[in-house]
Amino acid sequence: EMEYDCIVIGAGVQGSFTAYQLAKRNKKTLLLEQFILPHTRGSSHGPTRIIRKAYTQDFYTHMMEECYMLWAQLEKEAGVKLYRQTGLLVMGPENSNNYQLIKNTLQRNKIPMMTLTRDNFSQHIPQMKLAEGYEAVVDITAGVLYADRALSTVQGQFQRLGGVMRDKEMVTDIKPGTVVTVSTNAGVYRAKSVVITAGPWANKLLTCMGLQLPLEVVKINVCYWKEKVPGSHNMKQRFPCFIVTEGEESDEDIYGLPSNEYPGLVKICYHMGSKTDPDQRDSQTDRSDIDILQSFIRRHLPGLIPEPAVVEHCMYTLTPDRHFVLDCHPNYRNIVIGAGFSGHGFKFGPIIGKLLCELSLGQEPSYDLSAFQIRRFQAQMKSVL
Ligand code: PYC
Repeated sequence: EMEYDCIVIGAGVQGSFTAYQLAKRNKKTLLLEQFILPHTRGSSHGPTRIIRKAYTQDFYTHMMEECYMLWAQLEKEAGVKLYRQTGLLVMGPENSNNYQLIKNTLQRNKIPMMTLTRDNFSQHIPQMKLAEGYEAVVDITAGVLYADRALSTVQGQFQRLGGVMRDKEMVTDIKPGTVVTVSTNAGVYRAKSVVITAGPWANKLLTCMGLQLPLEVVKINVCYWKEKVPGSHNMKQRFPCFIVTEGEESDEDIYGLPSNEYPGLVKICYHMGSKTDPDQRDSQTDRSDIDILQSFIRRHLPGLIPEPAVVEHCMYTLTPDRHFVLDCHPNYRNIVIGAGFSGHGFKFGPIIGKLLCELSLGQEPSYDLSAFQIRRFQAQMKSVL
Protein backbone atom coordinates (compact mmCIF):
# COMPACT_ATOMS: atom_id res chain seq x y z
CA GLU A 1 0.00 0.00 0.00
CA MET A 2 1.32 3.31 -1.15
CA GLU A 3 0.77 6.64 0.59
CA TYR A 4 0.11 9.80 -1.46
CA ASP A 5 -0.79 13.36 -0.58
CA CYS A 6 -3.52 13.25 -3.20
CA ILE A 7 -5.07 10.83 -5.69
CA VAL A 8 -6.79 12.37 -8.71
CA ILE A 9 -9.32 10.09 -10.42
CA GLY A 10 -9.78 10.79 -14.13
CA ALA A 11 -7.04 12.11 -16.42
CA GLY A 12 -9.11 14.35 -18.64
CA VAL A 13 -8.26 18.02 -18.86
CA GLN A 14 -9.56 18.91 -15.37
CA GLY A 15 -7.92 16.01 -13.54
CA SER A 16 -4.64 16.41 -15.40
CA PHE A 17 -4.41 20.13 -14.54
CA THR A 18 -5.32 19.37 -10.91
CA ALA A 19 -2.57 16.77 -10.68
CA TYR A 20 -0.12 19.19 -12.32
CA GLN A 21 -0.97 21.95 -9.82
CA LEU A 22 -0.49 19.54 -6.91
CA ALA A 23 2.86 18.33 -8.26
CA LYS A 24 3.94 21.97 -8.66
CA ARG A 25 3.32 22.39 -4.94
CA ASN A 26 5.53 19.37 -4.26
CA LYS A 27 2.59 17.17 -3.31
CA LYS A 28 3.01 13.46 -3.91
CA THR A 29 0.29 12.88 -6.46
CA LEU A 30 -1.20 9.88 -8.26
CA LEU A 31 -3.29 10.47 -11.39
CA LEU A 32 -5.52 7.51 -12.32
CA GLU A 33 -7.20 6.93 -15.68
CA GLN A 34 -9.50 4.01 -16.49
CA PHE A 35 -8.59 3.79 -20.19
CA ILE A 36 -5.27 3.58 -22.03
CA LEU A 37 -4.08 7.12 -22.81
CA PRO A 38 -4.69 8.86 -25.08
CA HIS A 39 -8.28 7.93 -25.84
CA THR A 40 -11.45 9.39 -27.37
CA ARG A 41 -14.04 8.04 -24.95
CA GLY A 42 -14.55 11.03 -22.69
CA SER A 43 -14.80 14.80 -23.16
CA SER A 44 -11.18 15.98 -23.49
CA HIS A 45 -10.17 14.57 -26.87
CA GLY A 46 -10.09 16.18 -30.29
CA PRO A 47 -7.69 18.62 -31.88
CA THR A 48 -9.40 21.92 -31.01
CA ARG A 49 -11.56 23.81 -28.51
CA ILE A 50 -12.75 27.40 -28.29
CA ILE A 51 -11.23 29.74 -25.69
CA ARG A 52 -13.17 32.93 -24.96
CA LYS A 53 -14.04 35.53 -22.36
CA ALA A 54 -17.46 36.12 -23.90
CA TYR A 55 -19.83 34.79 -21.22
CA THR A 56 -23.22 35.68 -19.83
CA GLN A 57 -21.84 35.98 -16.28
CA ASP A 58 -18.93 37.95 -14.88
CA PHE A 59 -17.52 35.11 -12.79
CA TYR A 60 -16.55 33.09 -15.86
CA THR A 61 -15.02 36.14 -17.56
CA HIS A 62 -13.04 36.95 -14.41
CA MET A 63 -11.69 33.40 -14.12
CA MET A 64 -10.69 33.50 -17.79
CA GLU A 65 -8.47 36.54 -17.23
CA GLU A 66 -6.12 34.51 -15.05
CA CYS A 67 -6.73 31.37 -17.07
CA TYR A 68 -5.28 32.91 -20.26
CA MET A 69 -2.09 33.64 -18.29
CA LEU A 70 -1.96 30.07 -16.99
CA TRP A 71 -2.32 28.72 -20.55
CA ALA A 72 0.54 31.00 -21.67
CA GLN A 73 2.64 29.85 -18.71
CA LEU A 74 2.20 26.20 -19.68
CA GLU A 75 3.07 27.02 -23.29
CA LYS A 76 6.27 28.70 -22.16
CA GLU A 77 7.22 26.05 -19.65
CA ALA A 78 6.78 23.21 -22.13
CA GLY A 79 7.88 25.11 -25.23
CA VAL A 80 4.72 24.30 -27.19
CA LYS A 81 2.00 26.33 -28.86
CA LEU A 82 -1.44 25.62 -27.38
CA TYR A 83 -3.43 28.75 -28.26
CA ARG A 84 -4.05 30.67 -31.42
CA GLN A 85 -6.01 33.90 -31.56
CA THR A 86 -8.83 33.92 -34.12
CA GLY A 87 -11.49 36.04 -32.43
CA LEU A 88 -14.94 34.76 -31.58
CA LEU A 89 -17.99 36.01 -33.42
CA VAL A 90 -21.06 35.96 -31.15
CA MET A 91 -24.40 36.28 -32.94
CA GLY A 92 -27.90 36.31 -31.55
CA PRO A 93 -31.38 37.72 -32.10
CA GLU A 94 -31.38 41.34 -30.95
CA ASN A 95 -34.06 40.48 -28.39
CA SER A 96 -32.11 37.48 -27.08
CA ASN A 97 -31.43 37.71 -23.38
CA ASN A 98 -28.25 35.62 -23.55
CA TYR A 99 -26.84 37.59 -26.46
CA GLN A 100 -27.34 40.90 -24.64
CA LEU A 101 -25.86 39.46 -21.44
CA ILE A 102 -22.71 38.38 -23.32
CA LYS A 103 -22.36 41.76 -25.00
CA ASN A 104 -22.81 43.54 -21.67
CA THR A 105 -20.27 41.31 -19.94
CA LEU A 106 -17.68 42.11 -22.63
CA GLN A 107 -18.36 45.84 -22.30
CA ARG A 108 -18.49 45.92 -18.51
CA ASN A 109 -15.17 44.05 -18.25
CA LYS A 110 -13.50 46.10 -20.98
CA ILE A 111 -12.67 43.01 -23.02
CA PRO A 112 -11.29 43.93 -26.47
CA MET A 113 -14.33 43.67 -28.72
CA MET A 114 -15.84 44.86 -31.96
CA THR A 115 -19.50 45.38 -32.72
CA LEU A 116 -20.41 44.40 -36.26
CA THR A 117 -23.25 46.11 -38.07
CA ARG A 118 -25.40 44.86 -40.92
CA ASP A 119 -23.35 47.12 -43.19
CA ASN A 120 -19.81 46.07 -42.22
CA PHE A 121 -20.46 42.44 -41.33
CA SER A 122 -19.63 40.98 -44.75
CA GLN A 123 -16.43 43.05 -45.00
CA HIS A 124 -15.12 41.37 -41.88
CA ILE A 125 -16.60 37.89 -42.32
CA PRO A 126 -17.50 37.41 -45.99
CA GLN A 127 -17.99 33.65 -45.52
CA MET A 128 -21.02 34.17 -43.30
CA LYS A 129 -24.44 35.74 -43.55
CA LEU A 130 -25.91 37.60 -40.59
CA ALA A 131 -29.52 36.53 -40.09
CA GLU A 132 -32.35 39.05 -40.28
CA GLY A 133 -32.92 40.60 -36.85
CA TYR A 134 -29.60 39.32 -35.50
CA GLU A 135 -26.77 41.29 -33.92
CA ALA A 136 -23.09 40.42 -33.87
CA VAL A 137 -20.10 41.19 -31.69
CA VAL A 138 -16.52 39.87 -31.78
CA ASP A 139 -14.54 38.86 -28.67
CA ILE A 140 -11.16 39.79 -30.14
CA THR A 141 -8.80 37.81 -27.90
CA ALA A 142 -10.78 34.58 -28.20
CA GLY A 143 -9.40 31.76 -30.28
CA VAL A 144 -8.56 28.11 -30.57
CA LEU A 145 -6.89 25.79 -28.06
CA TYR A 146 -5.06 22.75 -29.40
CA ALA A 147 -6.85 20.31 -27.11
CA ASP A 148 -5.11 16.95 -27.65
CA ARG A 149 -1.75 18.69 -27.52
CA ALA A 150 -2.74 20.59 -24.37
CA LEU A 151 -3.74 17.39 -22.59
CA SER A 152 -0.56 15.49 -23.43
CA THR A 153 1.49 18.58 -22.53
CA VAL A 154 0.03 19.01 -19.06
CA GLN A 155 0.30 15.28 -18.38
CA GLY A 156 3.93 15.37 -19.50
CA GLN A 157 4.71 18.33 -17.24
CA PHE A 158 3.00 16.57 -14.33
CA GLN A 159 5.24 13.53 -14.81
CA ARG A 160 8.32 15.70 -15.22
CA LEU A 161 7.51 17.20 -11.80
CA GLY A 162 7.57 13.69 -10.31
CA GLY A 163 3.85 12.93 -10.54
CA VAL A 164 2.74 9.33 -11.08
CA MET A 165 0.24 8.68 -13.84
CA ARG A 166 -1.32 5.24 -14.21
CA ASP A 167 -3.67 4.54 -17.11
CA LYS A 168 -5.80 1.44 -17.77
CA GLU A 169 -6.62 1.44 -14.05
CA MET A 170 -10.27 1.56 -13.15
CA VAL A 171 -11.30 2.64 -9.66
CA THR A 172 -13.51 0.00 -8.04
CA ASP A 173 -13.93 1.49 -4.56
CA ILE A 174 -13.26 4.62 -2.51
CA LYS A 175 -13.23 4.33 1.29
CA PRO A 176 -13.48 7.74 2.97
CA GLY A 177 -11.51 8.53 6.12
CA THR A 178 -8.73 10.79 7.40
CA VAL A 179 -6.72 8.67 5.01
CA VAL A 180 -8.78 7.75 1.95
CA THR A 181 -8.36 4.27 0.45
CA VAL A 182 -8.77 3.95 -3.30
CA SER A 183 -8.99 0.47 -4.83
CA THR A 184 -8.50 -0.17 -8.54
CA ASN A 185 -8.46 -3.30 -10.67
CA ALA A 186 -4.67 -3.28 -10.20
CA GLY A 187 -3.95 -2.11 -6.66
CA VAL A 188 -4.87 -0.30 -3.46
CA TYR A 189 -3.66 3.23 -2.74
CA ARG A 190 -3.98 5.57 0.23
CA ALA A 191 -3.95 9.35 0.27
CA LYS A 192 -4.73 12.35 2.48
CA SER A 193 -7.20 13.59 -0.12
CA VAL A 194 -8.92 12.48 -3.32
CA VAL A 195 -10.10 14.58 -6.25
CA ILE A 196 -12.80 13.08 -8.49
CA THR A 197 -12.67 14.45 -12.03
CA ALA A 198 -14.33 11.57 -13.83
CA GLY A 199 -16.40 13.53 -16.34
CA PRO A 200 -19.47 11.53 -17.42
CA TRP A 201 -18.48 8.75 -14.98
CA ALA A 202 -18.76 11.03 -11.91
CA ASN A 203 -22.00 9.55 -10.59
CA LYS A 204 -20.80 5.97 -11.10
CA LEU A 205 -17.89 6.75 -8.76
CA LEU A 206 -19.93 8.76 -6.29
CA THR A 207 -22.41 5.90 -5.71
CA CYS A 208 -19.98 4.20 -3.33
CA MET A 209 -20.07 7.32 -1.15
CA GLY A 210 -23.86 7.73 -1.08
CA LEU A 211 -23.96 10.77 -3.35
CA GLN A 212 -25.69 11.25 -6.71
CA LEU A 213 -25.51 14.63 -8.42
CA PRO A 214 -28.19 15.74 -10.90
CA LEU A 215 -25.95 15.24 -13.93
CA GLU A 216 -27.15 14.39 -17.41
CA VAL A 217 -24.72 12.83 -19.87
CA VAL A 218 -25.32 13.56 -23.55
CA LYS A 219 -23.57 12.40 -26.69
CA ILE A 220 -22.44 15.17 -29.04
CA ASN A 221 -22.14 14.68 -32.78
CA VAL A 222 -18.97 16.57 -33.70
CA CYS A 223 -19.67 17.44 -37.34
CA TYR A 224 -17.23 18.58 -40.02
CA TRP A 225 -18.51 20.29 -43.19
CA LYS A 226 -16.73 20.44 -46.52
CA GLU A 227 -15.74 23.74 -48.11
CA LYS A 228 -16.85 24.32 -51.70
CA VAL A 229 -13.55 26.18 -52.21
CA PRO A 230 -10.77 24.50 -50.17
CA GLY A 231 -9.01 26.92 -47.80
CA SER A 232 -11.77 29.54 -47.75
CA HIS A 233 -12.73 29.15 -44.04
CA ASN A 234 -9.36 28.82 -42.32
CA MET A 235 -7.40 31.05 -39.97
CA LYS A 236 -5.37 32.52 -42.84
CA GLN A 237 -8.63 33.74 -44.38
CA ARG A 238 -9.45 35.20 -40.94
CA PHE A 239 -12.48 32.99 -40.49
CA PRO A 240 -13.15 33.23 -36.72
CA CYS A 241 -14.60 30.88 -34.17
CA PHE A 242 -18.30 31.60 -33.77
CA ILE A 243 -21.23 30.98 -31.44
CA VAL A 244 -24.84 31.60 -32.38
CA THR A 245 -26.89 31.93 -29.23
CA GLU A 246 -30.21 30.15 -29.05
CA GLY A 247 -32.84 31.83 -31.20
CA GLU A 248 -35.64 31.13 -33.64
CA GLU A 249 -33.49 28.58 -35.42
CA SER A 250 -32.69 26.37 -32.44
CA ASP A 251 -33.11 26.02 -28.68
CA GLU A 252 -29.39 25.66 -28.04
CA ASP A 253 -26.21 27.31 -29.26
CA ILE A 254 -24.54 26.44 -32.54
CA TYR A 255 -20.78 26.92 -32.67
CA GLY A 256 -17.98 26.58 -35.20
CA LEU A 257 -14.23 26.87 -35.58
CA PRO A 258 -12.05 27.76 -38.54
CA SER A 259 -10.86 24.87 -40.66
CA ASN A 260 -7.77 23.40 -39.02
CA GLU A 261 -7.43 19.70 -38.27
CA TYR A 262 -8.89 18.40 -41.50
CA PRO A 263 -7.89 20.62 -44.41
CA GLY A 264 -11.01 21.57 -46.33
CA LEU A 265 -13.36 20.70 -43.47
CA VAL A 266 -14.93 23.08 -40.94
CA LYS A 267 -16.12 21.91 -37.50
CA ILE A 268 -19.65 23.15 -36.74
CA CYS A 269 -21.74 21.55 -34.00
CA TYR A 270 -24.92 21.83 -32.00
CA HIS A 271 -24.29 22.47 -28.31
CA MET A 272 -26.58 19.63 -27.23
CA GLY A 273 -27.10 15.93 -27.78
CA SER A 274 -29.16 12.98 -26.64
CA LYS A 275 -28.90 11.20 -23.33
CA THR A 276 -26.37 8.39 -23.12
CA ASP A 277 -24.72 6.03 -20.69
CA PRO A 278 -20.98 6.82 -20.92
CA ASP A 279 -20.24 3.10 -21.23
CA GLN A 280 -22.85 2.66 -24.01
CA ARG A 281 -22.03 5.73 -26.08
CA ASP A 282 -22.11 3.90 -29.40
CA SER A 283 -25.68 2.70 -28.91
CA GLN A 284 -27.00 6.30 -28.93
CA THR A 285 -27.45 7.08 -32.64
CA ASP A 286 -29.72 10.14 -32.62
CA ARG A 287 -28.79 12.61 -35.37
CA SER A 288 -31.66 15.11 -35.14
CA ASP A 289 -29.15 17.87 -34.35
CA ILE A 290 -27.71 17.39 -37.82
CA ASP A 291 -30.98 18.58 -39.42
CA ILE A 292 -30.73 21.80 -37.40
CA LEU A 293 -27.10 22.26 -38.47
CA GLN A 294 -27.89 21.59 -42.13
CA SER A 295 -30.58 24.22 -42.22
CA PHE A 296 -28.28 26.67 -40.42
CA ILE A 297 -25.45 26.05 -42.90
CA ARG A 298 -27.73 26.37 -45.91
CA ARG A 299 -28.83 29.78 -44.69
CA HIS A 300 -25.68 31.26 -43.20
CA LEU A 301 -22.63 29.52 -44.65
CA PRO A 302 -23.14 29.30 -48.42
CA GLY A 303 -19.50 28.24 -48.94
CA LEU A 304 -20.03 24.89 -47.19
CA ILE A 305 -21.73 21.75 -48.51
CA PRO A 306 -24.72 21.22 -46.17
CA GLU A 307 -24.02 17.55 -45.59
CA PRO A 308 -21.58 16.49 -42.83
CA ALA A 309 -18.42 14.95 -44.29
CA VAL A 310 -17.15 13.55 -40.97
CA VAL A 311 -19.02 12.97 -37.70
CA GLU A 312 -17.01 12.27 -34.54
CA HIS A 313 -18.28 11.95 -30.97
CA CYS A 314 -17.84 13.49 -27.56
CA MET A 315 -19.83 13.68 -24.33
CA TYR A 316 -21.09 16.58 -22.24
CA THR A 317 -21.94 16.17 -18.55
CA LEU A 318 -24.69 18.71 -17.95
CA THR A 319 -25.84 20.22 -14.67
CA PRO A 320 -29.39 21.65 -14.51
CA ASP A 321 -28.07 25.27 -14.56
CA ARG A 322 -25.03 24.49 -16.78
CA HIS A 323 -22.66 25.77 -14.10
CA PHE A 324 -19.80 23.55 -12.93
CA VAL A 325 -19.52 21.54 -9.74
CA LEU A 326 -16.40 22.54 -7.79
CA ASP A 327 -16.84 21.49 -4.19
CA CYS A 328 -16.00 19.07 -1.42
CA HIS A 329 -18.14 16.03 -0.77
CA PRO A 330 -20.78 17.22 1.74
CA ASN A 331 -19.80 14.54 4.29
CA TYR A 332 -16.09 14.10 3.57
CA ARG A 333 -14.12 17.32 3.27
CA ASN A 334 -11.00 15.63 1.92
CA ILE A 335 -12.91 14.25 -1.07
CA VAL A 336 -13.15 16.94 -3.73
CA ILE A 337 -15.43 16.85 -6.76
CA GLY A 338 -14.96 18.59 -10.11
CA ALA A 339 -17.85 17.67 -12.40
CA GLY A 340 -20.65 18.86 -14.64
CA PHE A 341 -18.56 21.01 -16.95
CA SER A 342 -21.62 21.13 -19.19
CA GLY A 343 -19.81 21.39 -22.53
CA HIS A 344 -17.86 24.56 -21.73
CA GLY A 345 -15.13 23.47 -19.34
CA PHE A 346 -12.05 22.72 -21.43
CA LYS A 347 -10.80 26.31 -21.71
CA PHE A 348 -10.96 26.60 -17.89
CA GLY A 349 -8.67 23.57 -17.32
CA PRO A 350 -5.71 25.50 -15.87
CA ILE A 351 -7.81 27.51 -13.41
CA ILE A 352 -10.05 24.55 -12.49
CA GLY A 353 -6.87 22.61 -11.75
CA LYS A 354 -5.70 25.36 -9.44
CA LEU A 355 -9.06 25.56 -7.66
CA LEU A 356 -9.47 21.80 -7.18
CA CYS A 357 -5.89 21.66 -5.92
CA GLU A 358 -6.66 24.40 -3.37
CA LEU A 359 -9.82 22.59 -2.22
CA SER A 360 -7.95 19.29 -1.84
CA LEU A 361 -5.33 21.00 0.34
CA GLY A 362 -8.03 22.55 2.53
CA GLN A 363 -7.06 26.05 1.40
CA GLU A 364 -9.33 29.00 0.76
CA PRO A 365 -10.06 28.89 -3.00
CA SER A 366 -8.81 31.84 -5.11
CA TYR A 367 -12.32 32.57 -6.43
CA ASP A 368 -15.80 32.70 -4.95
CA LEU A 369 -17.13 29.22 -5.71
CA SER A 370 -20.70 29.75 -4.48
CA ALA A 371 -22.15 29.28 -7.99
CA PHE A 372 -20.45 25.89 -8.15
CA GLN A 373 -21.51 24.39 -4.83
CA ILE A 374 -23.31 21.07 -4.51
CA ARG A 375 -25.91 22.44 -2.14
CA ARG A 376 -27.59 24.41 -4.95
CA PHE A 377 -28.98 21.03 -6.09
CA GLN A 378 -30.54 20.18 -2.71
CA ALA A 379 -34.04 19.88 -4.20
CA GLN A 380 -32.92 17.78 -7.17
CA MET A 381 -30.58 15.44 -5.35
CA LYS A 382 -31.53 11.79 -5.57
CA SER A 383 -30.10 10.58 -2.28
CA VAL A 384 -30.40 12.66 0.84
CA LEU A 385 -27.19 12.94 2.80
O1 PYC B 1 -17.62 26.89 -24.42
O2 PYC B 1 -16.87 27.96 -26.14
C1 PYC B 1 -17.39 26.97 -25.64
C2 PYC B 1 -17.75 25.84 -26.48
C3 PYC B 1 -17.66 25.78 -27.83
C4 PYC B 1 -18.08 24.52 -28.16
C5 PYC B 1 -18.44 23.86 -27.05
N1 PYC B 1 -18.23 24.69 -26.02
